[in-house]
Amino acid sequence: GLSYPERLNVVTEFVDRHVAEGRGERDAVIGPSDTWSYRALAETVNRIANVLTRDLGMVPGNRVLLRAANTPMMVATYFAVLKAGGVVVATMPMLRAGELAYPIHKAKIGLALCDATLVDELKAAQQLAPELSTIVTWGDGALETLMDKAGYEIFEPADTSQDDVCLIAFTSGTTGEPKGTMHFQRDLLAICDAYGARVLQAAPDDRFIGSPPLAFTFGLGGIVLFPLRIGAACILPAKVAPPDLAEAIERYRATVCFTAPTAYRAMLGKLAELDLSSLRICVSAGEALPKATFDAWQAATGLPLMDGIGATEMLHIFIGAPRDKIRPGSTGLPVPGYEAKIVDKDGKEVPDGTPGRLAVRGPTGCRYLADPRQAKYILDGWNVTGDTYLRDGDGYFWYQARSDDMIISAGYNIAGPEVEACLLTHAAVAECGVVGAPCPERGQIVKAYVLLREGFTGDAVLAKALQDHVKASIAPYKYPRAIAFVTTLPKTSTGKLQRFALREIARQEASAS
Ligand code: 3UK
Repeated sequence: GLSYPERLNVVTEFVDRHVAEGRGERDAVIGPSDTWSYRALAETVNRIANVLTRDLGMVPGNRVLLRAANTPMMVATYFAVLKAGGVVVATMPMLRAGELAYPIHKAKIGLALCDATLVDELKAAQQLAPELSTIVTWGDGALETLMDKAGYEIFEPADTSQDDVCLIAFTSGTTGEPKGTMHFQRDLLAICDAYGARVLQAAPDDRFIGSPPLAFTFGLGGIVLFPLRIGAACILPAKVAPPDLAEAIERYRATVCFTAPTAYRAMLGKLAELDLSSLRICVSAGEALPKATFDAWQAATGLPLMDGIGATEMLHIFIGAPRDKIRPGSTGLPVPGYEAKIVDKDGKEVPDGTPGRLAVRGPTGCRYLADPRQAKYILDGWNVTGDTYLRDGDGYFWYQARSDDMIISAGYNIAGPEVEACLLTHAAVAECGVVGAPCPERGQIVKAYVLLREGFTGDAVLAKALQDHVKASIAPYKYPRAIAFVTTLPKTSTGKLQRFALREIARQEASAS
C-alpha cells in the first residue's frame, strides 16, 4: 500500500525536492510567455506564500479561493496556499458571480487570489457573499508588488499533517446545488503514486498538456501533479479549446495529453495539417470513451487512447488500464491500490456480467463538506458512484450509463435543474424541463423543453434569445444547445417534473432526426 509520513507538506515533494536533488534547472511550468524552471517555480511559490502569511494574515487551515485560467500563476498560487498550510478552493474561470458566491459562502472563504482579467465577476460575487473580505489580483501589479520584498524568496513549509484537508473541489450535483469534496495532503501524492506510477507510467522527460481547468481535479492531476511528481514539465498554452489544443501539442512538442473524448474527436480533424508525432501517451476521461473514437484515434496516430474513469469525489482516475492491457470499449481495470465492484440497490455485490452501481474504495475517497449527501455516497466504506457499470469475467469494467440526472456535455457536468431555474427567470418561459439529449459529438447536449407564457411565439428568434439569456446568467457552457417548444411537460402525480420521461423523448427525437 501507499504510506506517507505523518508530517507532510506536499509542496516539498512536488517542487522543493527537485531543487534540493539537483533538478532545479529543469523545466517545470511552460507558459505562453515564459518557462519556469523548478527553481523559478519554487521561488515564486515562496514569494506568494510569504505574501499570504505576512501581508494578508493567512494562517494554516484558512481556505483561499483561486480564480484564473490555466496559467503558470494559477499553479504558483495553488502551491503557495498549500505550502502555507491553507486549503485551496479553485474555481472554474467561466463561473459567474452567482455561482462563485456559493463556494465562498459554503466554505466561508475570506481571501481570494484572482487573475486581474477575471476580477469583475468575483467582485460581484463579493456583494452576494460578503464573507469574502479580501481579493488580491495579479497581472495588474498588485500581488507582484507585495511579492517583490527582500527575504520573500525563502519560505519554510507549514508543518501540516498528511491528513490535513488541503483542497475543496466543488462539483455540480443533480439538484444543482454543488457539493464540496475535501481531499487531504497525502491524497495529492497517492493519485500520482497509484494511477501515475502504475497506469500512466510517464517519465521525467515527458511534457504534459491538456484542456481541463485546473479547478477540475481531472486537470489538476493530469496537467500539474502527475508531471511535477516525477520532475517532468507541465505545459499551459494560452488556448486549449479542442482545435487549439492540437496546435499547442505541435508547437510545444507535448508528449502526454489529458483531455475528454470530445476533444480527441475534434482533434482528429486536425491531424492532416498538424504534426502531433511528439505525443506518446493520450488519456481520455470525464465521459465514456466510445470504441469508435478509440479506433479512429489509433488508426490516425498509432496511439491507443487510455480511457479512465475518475470523479471529483475520488480526486482522480480509479479505473483505467495500462497501455499494454487496454480492451477497446472498456474503461479498464481498477488502478492498483483501488478495489471496485458492482452492487445492486441494496449494496450487495452482483455476479459478473450483471449491470449495477459501481462502488470503489482505495487511498482516496469522498468527504463532502458539511453535506448530508455524504451518507448516501459511502456504504460500508465503499464509495458508491452515480454510474451503472458491469464487470466481465476477466475483471474489466464496462460503462453503461449514469444512474442519475446529470448531463455530461463535452466533459462538463451540468445539472438540468440549474439551467431550468435560469430559463425560468426569462419573461417568456412559463415552465421548462432540461435534460441531456444524445449527441455523437459532445456525448450529450443540453436540451430544454420550454412551455411559453401567453403572448410569446416559439420561433428561432426566441430560442436564440433564451440561449443568450442562459449564457449571460450562468457559465456559458451550460446553455441549451437545443430548445423545443412544447405545450405540456410530463409530471408525477405530486407535480414533479419527470426528467426520465423527458430524456426518453429527447432520445427518440435524436434517433428520428
Ligand atoms: C463520468 C466517466 C465514463 C462518470 C474526473 C478524471 O470526470 C471527472 O470527475 P466528475 O466529478 O465526474 C465524474 C463522473 O463523470 N466519467 C468520468 N470519466 C468517465 N464515465 N467513462 C469515463 N472514463 O459518470 C463519473 O461518475 O466531473 C475524471 C479525473 C478526475 C475527475 N474529477
